[in-house]
Amino acid sequence: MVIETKTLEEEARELLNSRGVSLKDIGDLVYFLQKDYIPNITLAECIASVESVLTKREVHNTILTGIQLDILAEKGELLAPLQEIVAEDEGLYGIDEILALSIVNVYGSIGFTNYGYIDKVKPGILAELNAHDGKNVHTFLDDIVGAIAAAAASRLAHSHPSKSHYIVQ
Ligand SMILES: [Ca+2]
Repeated sequence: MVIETKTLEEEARELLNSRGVSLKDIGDLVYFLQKDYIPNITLAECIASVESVLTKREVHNTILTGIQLDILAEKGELLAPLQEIVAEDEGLYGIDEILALSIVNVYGSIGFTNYGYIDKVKPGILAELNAHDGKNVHTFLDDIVGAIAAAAASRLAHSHPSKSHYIVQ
């Protein structure tokens, strides 16, 4: 059975929204990544690029899988020891980052640099998702949001080839 892409997209968008992440939040991250490289870029262009990333099936699959694991960990429903690892966002786990790489890949290799950079700086919504308030689990979501922003930024860079530059760490 193959599920219609449209259904997947609606579910993925709803899940992001229900976990407190808006399109504008992700658009802000894209703007942060590209404002110094694409002159006169607007937030609206950044959000449009996020919309475009959110049409891709590999992105839907990653959102559905990662957020599901966050929710199960929040409810204490994962098997030990994964429950503790995900609930506590254990530093050596790494599968959250690896899962999100499937999104970064969508628009080529510039995405990797953007992804690494934004994960290090954690601007905007990424700082909120990393707050570890003891109630909400966003172990997978933070990487997914960073990856969507990195992919959307790469997409913009490809569409402005003469003006944009790769971000070098
Ligand atoms: Ca994470």
